[in-house]
Amino acid sequence: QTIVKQSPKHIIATQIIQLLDDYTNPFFDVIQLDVVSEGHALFYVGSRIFQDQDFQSSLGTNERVFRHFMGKIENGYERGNTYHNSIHAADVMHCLFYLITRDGLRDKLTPEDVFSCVIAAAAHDYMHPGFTNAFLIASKNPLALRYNDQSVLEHFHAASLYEIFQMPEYDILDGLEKDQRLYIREMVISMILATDMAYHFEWLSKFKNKVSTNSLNFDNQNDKKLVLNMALKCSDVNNLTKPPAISRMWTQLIMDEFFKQGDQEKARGMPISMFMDRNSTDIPKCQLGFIDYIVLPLYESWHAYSNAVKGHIDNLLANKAHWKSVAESGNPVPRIQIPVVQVSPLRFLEHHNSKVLRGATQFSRKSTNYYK
Ligand code: 8BR
Ligand code: ZN
Ligand code: ZN
Repeated sequence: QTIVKQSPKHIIATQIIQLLDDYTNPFFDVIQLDVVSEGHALFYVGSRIFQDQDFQSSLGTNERVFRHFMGKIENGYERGNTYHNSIHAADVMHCLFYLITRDGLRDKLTPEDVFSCVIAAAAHDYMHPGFTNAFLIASKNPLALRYNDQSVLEHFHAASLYEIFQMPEYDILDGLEKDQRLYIREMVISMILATDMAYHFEWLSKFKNKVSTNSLNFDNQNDKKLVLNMALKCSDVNNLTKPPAISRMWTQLIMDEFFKQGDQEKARGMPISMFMDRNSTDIPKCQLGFIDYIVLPLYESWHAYSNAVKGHIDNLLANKAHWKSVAESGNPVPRIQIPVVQVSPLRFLEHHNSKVLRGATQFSRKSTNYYK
């Protein structure tokens, strides 16, 4: 009998393969993928979609350059942010890919559209400092000065993304025709800028109007843009549409980031923003308000458009019931255990990346004896 020697590297690769087999599940747990991959959920979700959509064939994008790019983007997310880090980006990308590949929507999109979505999701909070636009403006942060207080973070994310494309080793748009590059640029910038919640109600009413009058026409680029902007907006706040056990982790993570900002505001003698004072914030009330005013109407509008988010709405209602019962109990919100990931260098898994990603399903069947 041969003794199979597995180094930790092999065990990790096998676990990633097994997890990715389930990545078309809308409630796939990217936090778990991040733990298992030692901090590389964004890299693996992006690379999996790249292979699934075969962008190498359809767009001529070099897969090696794409992986290089994903590593670069992942690295630009601040791990010190409890919420706005690369796990959130992976979560948003995963949700967005789900939304645009259900209910016949994928057939109405070109590879350029889908690629734009992948890029926009990956970079939509790139280099996020962990503070809100309002804070950057009030504290006269250099970013607020640079972008004239207008969608400061969103302009920063998009502009920083395009700075990466200036470096040939990361330029995934290199092999494309000029008009393809311009098209993708227009879509990506539009999608990232649309994540500024300051314009949420404007986007929502525009979308609802088009859906209710059945007047969305994908031959018109503006209509397509509107739909994809809304898909990214839905994805950006998808965490409350996850099953309660997962959703509660995200709530804790965003509230912790809010409280850090509140601490900064206090230390600087600034007024503490709403829901950011760790000593007085009513977390259930904050989440209930966010569900009722933002997430539920948003998902209902997507539900009126596409038949893919029934389960999301059920989860939203379950989460609403959860926060309602916590609010009524009057008890403090119990802290939950969330694993803190030690990020390993991406190089650590490099030899396995291509095998892991090349048709994960097929590979996992053979994986029993692969590592002998
Ligand atoms: P960004 O991810 O682009 O920051 O947009 C989402 C914003 O919605 C957050 O910054 C935050 O202001 C608000 N929000 C609240 Br309140 N609760 C949230 C939650 N559970 N998940 C996501 N966003 C939330
Ligand atoms: Zn954002
Ligand atoms: Zn975001």
